[in-house]
Amino acid sequence: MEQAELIWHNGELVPWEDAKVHVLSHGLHYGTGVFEGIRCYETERGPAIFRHGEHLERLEKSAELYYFSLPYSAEELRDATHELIRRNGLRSCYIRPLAFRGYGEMGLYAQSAPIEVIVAVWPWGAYLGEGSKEHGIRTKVSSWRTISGDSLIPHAKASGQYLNSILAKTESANAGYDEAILLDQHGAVSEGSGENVFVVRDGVLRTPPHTAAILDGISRNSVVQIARDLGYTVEERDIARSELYLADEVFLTGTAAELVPVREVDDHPIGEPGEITRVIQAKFEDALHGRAEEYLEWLDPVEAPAEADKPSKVRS
Ligand code: PPE
Repeated sequence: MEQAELIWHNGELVPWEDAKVHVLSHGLHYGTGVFEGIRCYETERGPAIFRHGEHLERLEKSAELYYFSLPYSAEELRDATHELIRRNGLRSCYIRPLAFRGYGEMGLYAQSAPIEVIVAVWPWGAYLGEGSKEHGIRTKVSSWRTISGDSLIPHAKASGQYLNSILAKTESANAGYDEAILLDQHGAVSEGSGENVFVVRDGVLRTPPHTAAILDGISRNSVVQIARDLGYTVEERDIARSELYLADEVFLTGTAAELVPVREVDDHPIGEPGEITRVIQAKFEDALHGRAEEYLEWLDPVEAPAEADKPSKVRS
């Protein structure tokens, strides 16, 4: 991975190579962490973070769902992230806040193990490979079902839950595909290993509902709004596996992936990225990069530091 200079760790800016934890950190053993994936884009008005507030709200919600009490407010994390981007001198980057149970107590009810919080930023290019956004990707329906609300909390973005995504992703990659699409416990389409799914048929867009064990994607939400604003009908309803094969167009959305067309599902050709995918992708890209007036409110500009701003201390 590409590195930056500094990482924010429990309120301090730390050199990248010194941002370390104890090997008996609870989160390392049991996956007790909640995180976010956010992107900052270079815009005409300077670097700006896409839907920063919504991402931090989801982080707080994920924490609450796993009975974590976050030692920093969303406002503190927002300020910390702005400073981190400035001090790393980045114009665009991926942003990874993570709160996890740290070192201090083992076992499953380790209430005295402290909650540690980090924010890291680094440049991250095309998540699903070079050319994926232009030409589309090859996907495979996973033999692994997405985690159900009977056992975990699909709406939370929690570290341990990603073992499910990793099984699906590994299986699809080992079989030579670019990405996995998981079904829910009832066999309806749920989501990609790290993206939400949309299908287009006869001009109508459809995406699985919250009851299909999806993560409530912020890109998904943005794309639904953009599509509706462009006059398309968007339905949130259960999607059968075969509807993926019969679709005119299929695409995935996520912060890391952005909007990626799917050109194949289980070796059934969907084809080159279609018209509706193209139109929505172009508008979404405009929104991300601050080129769409109507969606400027989605961007949180990273202000240049004021003269009086004292930078946080860097731990040596
Ligand atoms: N589903 C899952 C399971 C998921 O992990 C993501 C984001 C989404 C849907 C889309 O959500 P949103 O980013 O709010 O539109 N996946 C993150 C993690 C990727 C990773 O490899 O790490 C991301 O895109 O940042």
